[in-house]
Amino acid sequence: MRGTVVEKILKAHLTNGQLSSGEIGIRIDQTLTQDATGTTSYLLFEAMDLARVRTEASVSYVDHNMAQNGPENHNDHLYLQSIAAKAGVYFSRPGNGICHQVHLERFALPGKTLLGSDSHTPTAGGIGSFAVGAGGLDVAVAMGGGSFYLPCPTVIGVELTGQLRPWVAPKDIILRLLSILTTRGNVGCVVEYFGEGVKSLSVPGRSTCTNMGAELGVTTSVFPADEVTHEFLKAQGRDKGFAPLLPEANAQYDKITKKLHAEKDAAAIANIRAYCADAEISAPDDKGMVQASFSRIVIDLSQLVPLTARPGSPEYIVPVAELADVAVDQVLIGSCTNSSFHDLMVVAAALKGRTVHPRVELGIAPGSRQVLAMIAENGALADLVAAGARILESACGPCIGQGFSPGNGRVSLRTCNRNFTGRSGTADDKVYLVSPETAVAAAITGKFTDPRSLGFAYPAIAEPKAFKLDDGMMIAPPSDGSHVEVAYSETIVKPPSGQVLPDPLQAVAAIKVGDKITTDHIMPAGTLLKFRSNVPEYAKYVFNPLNKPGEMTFAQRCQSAGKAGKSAVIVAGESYGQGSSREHAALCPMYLGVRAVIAKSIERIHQANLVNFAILPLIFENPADYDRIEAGDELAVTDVSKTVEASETIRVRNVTRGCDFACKIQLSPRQRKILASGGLLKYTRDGGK
Ligand code: MIC
Ligand code: SF4
Repeated sequence: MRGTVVEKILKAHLTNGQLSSGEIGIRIDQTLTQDATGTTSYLLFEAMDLARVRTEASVSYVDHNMAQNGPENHNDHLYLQSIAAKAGVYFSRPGNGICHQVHLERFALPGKTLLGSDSHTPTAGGIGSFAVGAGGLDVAVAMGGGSFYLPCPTVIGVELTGQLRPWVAPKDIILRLLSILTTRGNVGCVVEYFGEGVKSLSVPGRSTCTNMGAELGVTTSVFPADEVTHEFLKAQGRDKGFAPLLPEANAQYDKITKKLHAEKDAAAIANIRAYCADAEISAPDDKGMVQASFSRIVIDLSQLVPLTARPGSPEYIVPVAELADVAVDQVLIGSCTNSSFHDLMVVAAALKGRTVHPRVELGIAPGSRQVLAMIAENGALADLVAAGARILESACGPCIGQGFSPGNGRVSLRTCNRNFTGRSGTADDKVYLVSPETAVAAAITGKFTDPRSLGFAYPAIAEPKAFKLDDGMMIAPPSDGSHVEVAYSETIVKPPSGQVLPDPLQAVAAIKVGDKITTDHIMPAGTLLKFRSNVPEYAKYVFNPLNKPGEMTFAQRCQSAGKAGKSAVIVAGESYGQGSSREHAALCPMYLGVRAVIAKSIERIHQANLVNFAILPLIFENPADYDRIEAGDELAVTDVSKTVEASETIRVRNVTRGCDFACKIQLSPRQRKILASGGLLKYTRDGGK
């Protein structure tokens, strides 16, 4: 990483470890929380007995839980507003916009570190922040002035050359990158963009790329801070915070090695060959796996075409042209990925004087109040309304399954970042991820359309020289919050705290799941999101999409194991815990008695959340051992404490099948101590750093 932007920021913030390998600790300048993860985060902050935050700026946003069906959401908002005032946190009121868009507009700065209790916090990487998503407890610790710990990253260099052609958008850059790197096997990496092509991209355009870097599973993504960044900050009235941040001319990006399946990952392997000049691909081994190594990805922007991610995963990338004429039923333009002023202006200009196709329902959720106010003032909003768009609230809304769900099996084109099946609120949804340009083309024609074939000129929209500045919905905290009374309520329940691991561990495999299980599968959002502040209630729905009618739910199976004096264990395949930062995917299982997860691999944020809530993450040493456990099997592990303290492997006995196998313990020394304390809260309260 020598000479990279990543190295410069990390060097300036390093508190523990070395920038060569192992775990490092960094000082956090800014934090953000949103309401769905925020209540837990602040309740845990309170449990640490800290009066005020110790960061340069901490901001609490309300943008997720705004459906307000029942009292829960409003109760949360009032709690969040009061605790923000007490603890010294800015409060972004409901209606002010989506946390990542607003943070980019009003707070994010080049060279700063930002920790957010939301996986798309890396949006701020577009301005040159080192912005990382984490569980709410990690954010609570950072608010209290504690370091954030991460593995010293491998820096993947992505060189951008050329310039995007009309109707091709920044979304197509990140979709192309997803087709190369996939959503798997990038844990511990950071993407750094560089090259001539960077300067042709606006800050919000860059942020579309860093936002969806979350889907790669990397720790974060970063752009350099250049004149474009400076102009953006000036237009936001914040140029005082600007300092250029560029890589050295001889910056060194790291070599990465990925394991891929020769057949199943054929498309990714072909893309690695096409986009990585120094790619080396091994011959397949006896299981059909190849090793792909490369150190530099080059994307020529002028060669890019409009792309889409097919339903099911953000890595299923195909050119839009391949789907030409597939009928489209619904179009949604919104979410923290693509709802900036520029995005909405392009859509409004394309729709001006036209009407949305009769078979399509079009929803538009502006990313922030600033965006909404500006398109209202310049007339673009009137063009959208005249065209028949449904104007939705400036919030997460449909992105997290809160309204605007598509009909059964209906094709929905969305400018969002995730299309995990069912996330839209419809179990058999068909959500495709696209740019605003491709989205509006379908809204006009009623079918998948390469926007370059629309037959009219691309509306060239310049970035504003001055954005509309009105922070009336951003409440600054009083200098002394001691007099503030915190608004608790009956729907806000204190989160349970972790327990030291039982030794020996006697458990039941309460569920066995396959590959790529997301946190949306573990702890679904949508209409259940309102239970975020009530773990006992929310825990009833753990693995809800996988529960079968007429059978015991996951929660009931855990409870019955508990009655028999046993803990519960989750068995999983590759990339367990992909997706969001929601620590409820660890907290609720912990509440139900889950004490270990045994998987082929576990994603970064989720693994950290498991440790924070004293659940032991174990990785099959031999992935084939996955086949030696079935749901309902009894498992036993002896010498748990001693082994977790010092050893790299642990043996798990399958009592039911009379066999045993080894699992890896891939934890830093600090994480081992956290587990020994019974979780991060206890560790921090006992003075652990
Ligand atoms: C998401 O996009 O899945 C969310 C909802 O924003 C989550 C956070 C949460 O579950 O509250 C995320 O991305 O971290
Ligand atoms: Fe909100 Fe969707 Fe962005 Fe998550 S991905 S923060 S739900 S807009």
